[in-house]
Amino acid sequence: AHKAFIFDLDGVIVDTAKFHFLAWKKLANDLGFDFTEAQNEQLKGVSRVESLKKILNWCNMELTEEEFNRQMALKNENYLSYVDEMEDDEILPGVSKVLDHLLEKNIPFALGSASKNARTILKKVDLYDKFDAIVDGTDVGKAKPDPEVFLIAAEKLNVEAKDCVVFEDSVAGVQAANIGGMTSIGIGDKNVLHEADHVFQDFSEIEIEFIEELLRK
Ligand code: B16
Ligand code: MG
Repeated sequence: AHKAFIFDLDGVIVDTAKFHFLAWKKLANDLGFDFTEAQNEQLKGVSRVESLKKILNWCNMELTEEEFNRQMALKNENYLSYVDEMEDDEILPGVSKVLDHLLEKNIPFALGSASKNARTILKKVDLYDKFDAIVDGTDVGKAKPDPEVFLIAAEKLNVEAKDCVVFEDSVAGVQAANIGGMTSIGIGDKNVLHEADHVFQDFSEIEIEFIEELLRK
């Protein structure tokens, strides 16, 4: 039976993708290029370094290592200025209901995110103390679809991978959960996340009964 839950952050618990979009757009515009929502879509779940590499690739541009690092730092500074304004009303609909249910039933849950800002964001929305374990971009070397982030989370929760349920909004994240031998729940478009074991358009579609069912089987 499933014994623990692992949540991705951006796109599952909060919608920080909109802030990443604004910050990457500013970076691209400052370099003299356009940046679209469709491009931002392709950066979901992708690390900061890999995201900037992709953007430079789209712009057909190269930067020295020093300038690359400077641009990345500027982007993050800009991104954090939006994060700084976040409050607990930014938690996506339906998430708190499920977390509260897990807390009430003493079911352990962890965060498994690619973001190096995950701890800051969880504090802003007042969820930091609720997680039994937090694994983020500062803890892992291998990016999703490598299952490392979720495997470390399972280990920290002291639960076997096969007994974990992972909630993810990115294709790479769903693949990471599957490769890790966990049950994957996709949050988003079922055509895009078709590799997931179950898909919901958004978290508010998830009923407590579904969570209970996962715990039984
Ligand atoms: P940072 P997740 C990911 O978060 C975002 O989806 C992705 O767009 C971002 O580039 C990445 O975190 C790194 O974030 O710049 O804050 O370290 O979906 O894995 O929670
Ligand atoms: Mg995500």
